[in-house]
Amino acid sequence: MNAEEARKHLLDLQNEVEATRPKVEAPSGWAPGVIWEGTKGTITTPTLSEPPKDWSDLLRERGLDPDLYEVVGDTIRWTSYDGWRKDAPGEEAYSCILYSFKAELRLRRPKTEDPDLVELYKEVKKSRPNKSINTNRIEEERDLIVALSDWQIGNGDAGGTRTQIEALTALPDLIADRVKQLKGTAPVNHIIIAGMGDLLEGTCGFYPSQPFLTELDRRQQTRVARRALVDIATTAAKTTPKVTVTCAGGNHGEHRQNGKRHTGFADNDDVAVFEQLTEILQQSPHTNIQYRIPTDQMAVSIHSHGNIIAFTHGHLAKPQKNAAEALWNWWKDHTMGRYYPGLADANILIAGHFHHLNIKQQEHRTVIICPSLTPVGDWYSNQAGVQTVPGTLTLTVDHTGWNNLQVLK
Ligand SMILES: [Mn+2]
Repeated sequence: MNAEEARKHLLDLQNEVEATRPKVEAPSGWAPGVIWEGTKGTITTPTLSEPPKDWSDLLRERGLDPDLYEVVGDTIRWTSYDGWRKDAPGEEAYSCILYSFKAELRLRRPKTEDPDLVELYKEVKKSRPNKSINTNRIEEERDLIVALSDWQIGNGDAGGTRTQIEALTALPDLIADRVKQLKGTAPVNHIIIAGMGDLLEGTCGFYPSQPFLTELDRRQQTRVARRALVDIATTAAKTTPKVTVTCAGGNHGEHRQNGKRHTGFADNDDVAVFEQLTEILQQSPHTNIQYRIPTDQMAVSIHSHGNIIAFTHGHLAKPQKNAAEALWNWWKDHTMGRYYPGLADANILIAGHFHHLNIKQQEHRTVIICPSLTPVGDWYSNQAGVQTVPGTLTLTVDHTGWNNLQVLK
């Protein structure tokens, strides 16, 4: 075919297409074309007699490469209207329903190779330093924290005084055994004994049935707590080269009248009983014990192997659904205000008051709520519907942070 014949042939083909194209104007707003707006666009088809099976030709007609652009499948809209069409040139036109389609356009995502995860896994595993479990003894020093929390001695609930004394008299041996177990892997050179508050029940001013439910008066409660603390501290002093004794005041340690504290923050039984312990131990042969007794601060903090550990009872935090969350928010406020020395910079905060183990770790800081010495009793279970798992919180602290958490019971 020469050039003239080719031109004529193309013209005939074009006329043929034109002759069979449906004849009608699309409704207003449905003019065929493309609107492209930077990263997305809209395509409107010419008048069609059936839905497009494949949009590639329609895209090509508008100069869009189907490898780069695609129709967003679930955005296709259409309109229908009456029109005329011929099946072949020269044939009679007949009335029919015609359509225009409109759809959103977008750029196709660049095709990326699927990562070979099996190969990646093998490669990363192979490049790891050899960290097989080292069963050899490590000579690194670490501290053991023993958090004495919510004894509520004298409270008649959940077995009362006898159950509390059973748990207290077991505690010195449990601590010594824990130190022995830990020494199997690394030495414990220092025990931090922390009174977390509410060690005494008090007698009145906290809930209406308290005077009825309490088995011991304050002097008797103090006697039990004092003896237990002396036992625990002297056992610790015999077990490790160094002991630190510290404490925080709890709400049950407050002196109350008509349900309200009527003396200062410093006047707290939880701190007073530790003051007595200090005076007793200072007369004892155990010279390896140091003391950190607060005056009127409700939080104390101690440095340990690069960590700052803060202790507070927890009743000053606004109650929330989750105990650790309540303490976390209280800690955040105190970090802003820096009211208690050390608390803002602490990386571990230990609290009591909530009678169940609860931990929150975030932003390289950890809040740990201690369980109570004995389970919560009827007073709590009747309203909350739950029991608690009792015990005494222990954990080690070294240059890597806290570890070896165990609840002794
Ligand atoms: Mn409390």
